[in-house]
Amino acid sequence: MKYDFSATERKWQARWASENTFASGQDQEKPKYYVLDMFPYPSGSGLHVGHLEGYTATDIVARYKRCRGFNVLHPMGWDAFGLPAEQFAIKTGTHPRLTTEVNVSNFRETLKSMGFSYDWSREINTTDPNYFKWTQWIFLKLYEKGLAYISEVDVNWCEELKVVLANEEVDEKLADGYTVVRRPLRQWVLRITAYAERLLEDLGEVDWPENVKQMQRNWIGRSEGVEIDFELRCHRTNLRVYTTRPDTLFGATYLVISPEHPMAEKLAIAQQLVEVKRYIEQARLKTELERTGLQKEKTGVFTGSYAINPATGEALPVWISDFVLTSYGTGAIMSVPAHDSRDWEFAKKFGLPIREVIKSPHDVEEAVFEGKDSLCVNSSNDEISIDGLDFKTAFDRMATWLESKGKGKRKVNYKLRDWVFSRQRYWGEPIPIKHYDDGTMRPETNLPLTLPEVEAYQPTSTGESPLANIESWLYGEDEHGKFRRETNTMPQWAGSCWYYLRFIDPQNSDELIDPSREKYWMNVDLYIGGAEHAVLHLLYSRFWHKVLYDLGVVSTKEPFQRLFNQGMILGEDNEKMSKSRGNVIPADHVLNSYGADAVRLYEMFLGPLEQVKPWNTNGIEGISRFLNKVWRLVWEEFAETPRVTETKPDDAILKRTHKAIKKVTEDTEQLKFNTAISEMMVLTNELHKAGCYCREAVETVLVMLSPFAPHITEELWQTLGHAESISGAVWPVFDPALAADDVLTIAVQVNGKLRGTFQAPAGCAKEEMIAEAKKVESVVKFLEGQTIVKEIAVPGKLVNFAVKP
Ligand code: ANZ
Repeated sequence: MKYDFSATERKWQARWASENTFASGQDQEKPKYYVLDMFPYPSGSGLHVGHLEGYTATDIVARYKRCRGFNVLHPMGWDAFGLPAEQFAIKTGTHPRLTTEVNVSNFRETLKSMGFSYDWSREINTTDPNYFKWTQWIFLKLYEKGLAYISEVDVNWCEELKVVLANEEVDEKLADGYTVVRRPLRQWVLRITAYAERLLEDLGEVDWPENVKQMQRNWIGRSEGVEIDFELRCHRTNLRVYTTRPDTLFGATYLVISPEHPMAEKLAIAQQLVEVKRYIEQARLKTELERTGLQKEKTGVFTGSYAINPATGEALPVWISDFVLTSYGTGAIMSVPAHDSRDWEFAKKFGLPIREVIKSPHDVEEAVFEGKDSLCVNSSNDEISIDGLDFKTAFDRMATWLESKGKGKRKVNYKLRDWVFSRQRYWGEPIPIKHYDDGTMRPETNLPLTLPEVEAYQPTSTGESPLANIESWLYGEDEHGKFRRETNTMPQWAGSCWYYLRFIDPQNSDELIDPSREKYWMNVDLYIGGAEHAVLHLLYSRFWHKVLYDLGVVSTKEPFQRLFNQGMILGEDNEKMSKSRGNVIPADHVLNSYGADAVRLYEMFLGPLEQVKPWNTNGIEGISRFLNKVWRLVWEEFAETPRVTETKPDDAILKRTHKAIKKVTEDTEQLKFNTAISEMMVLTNELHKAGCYCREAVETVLVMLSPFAPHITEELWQTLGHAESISGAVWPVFDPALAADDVLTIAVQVNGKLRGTFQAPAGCAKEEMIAEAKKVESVVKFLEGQTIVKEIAVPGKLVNFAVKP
């Protein structure tokens, strides 16, 4: 019989759907396993082979864990609010809901034809009012706790898109050729900074790739420093700076404040005012990135004012420059040009003094010295000396001295900013707040607050969303008086902040999640997705999770126990797949030609899951041949009945099978799917070579292969007489004695003469054999004082050293 992948795959997909084969059980006695994909944004261009990589990996794990006796939760849904659908609506007038519906149904079809074992009864969509009711509910909890507030913030305003961007989104938009300027706007902001310390600390509790943790740490950017007050001459206030290097205070030769600093104009003396004003206006038009880019030429303007260095008593000129950010520290710095490169460049450009206060290996007029491992010099006055001290001691001594004089205070700072949470958009969750005529605001009591129908989706140039044009929706009256609704909507990140919880209890209309279900299913045991989400989604969702933890809605501190980033699949040309390059391989295309099992296996066989690797359509052919060989384990060509026998496998085959079980089990546990597959290929070949088609061996192959290639194995499983789905089969267990490597005796020769032997496992690599041979006691004396000119290793047999005196 010949294998017809397309009929077989359709048959089993229909059967799984009608029998709800992959519905998670309600049985809370069983151990659970929650394996989750980063759910997709249903774009118009459909899924490509890159998307399928992570989904295949999680599906293998889900199916494997079921065979290991776990109650598995493996859901899928849609992160469907967002810009592309809205931009399409602006262009064509098509309601984003309709666009989304079409895209979702395409995505769902493709995922179903891949045979992914999702529990589709748990499907969620972030744009469904029954879902975003709870997103709005969480927002109101944040509001009640003072974690959501309105603020005039300097936002990143994109003129072409007429929308505010989060800091995290700016780089991407600039790269796309949009212009982004800073502009103050009334915004909803979430106080993520209140959770900075916990977001940092609890990284210790999760099993995530170290680079992702490090990116989060950098993003949060904790630093320990001192705020120092510099007395201003001719002003009654102080200028407060933030520094992480109080040990360099004696070397501070000028001060710099940001253009937006409240004192900026006030400090400008009459002769400098025009120039200062012009500079401030120019800075407004630059983005943060343009201002702080390291290679950017430093610019600045002198205010004409001076402030007193509390350590030296000198009057330091106060400058304004845009490399100092308003939103960090105090928006003012003390400049130590000898030991900070930005300060050094600035000092060189404007002819400001450079003073060495950390012993430097070279002249600080020639180059900056930023090292922290040297000692302080030129740093004493009548009250304090830190000369000869190292960084840490000097830091402490100086901080204590400043504190005792009331001139400074130790301070921990974070780079993390509060999260600008509103968008001037239609296609998002409405922020459920009512603004009353008397200036007060109140939460919407009736959730969900849904979106009204609108005619035009273009945001208004005043910065308000198109919702501001829908008067019937906008205005209302209740027992508190007349109100106008908030017209801002939430950013795209909102819905994905908590979706993993809703999968656990998707239909609950009374609560966000039932506590006993939450306790049973959380945490997510394995979360697989792209590395591009290292800071945005993964930080925002951790933040919301902690808020929900504080509210008692969830019982775990962290949402995602283990995180794994799959490596990107590049186009056949080794470039990132993108529409503009025209190198995208649509999933449907390969699916139709080769079938789901081949695509799944091929995706996993391309290389280690975490590695970036190019697609190569030719490689699928080999996979199809392998599947054919698996088919032949049961069906001989032209035969009418299966060839499987009820005999026991002989010792050699038994041993071989158990070794394969061990290898495939261990590799699958570690997500090393490429090597697991190659082991199954070898085993299949060996069974054919030995002419062994006994049930025990063949069924072992089928069960082990079932998570990877579920359709063909399901079909053969049925052929072998099983009424139940192979997805419920018990994973084979290896006998350690049978699976153990054979130990062989290896001869060691020196110049062709036998000088000793040692034991090595079969399959021991050549390098290891050589290394072992050199340690054999009886051999050592023949190598001593000799030069080895050649090393030869014959696997499983011998090592020979050719030596010369
Ligand atoms: C004096 C000094 C001497 C500094 C020296 C550094 C080296 P992190 O570690 O990132 O927290 N700084 C402070 N506020 C700033 C702002 N709003 N914009 C730009 N730079 C600012 O960096 C803290 C250091 O960055 C501070 O320590 C300050 O420069 C600068 F040899 O003060 B330092």
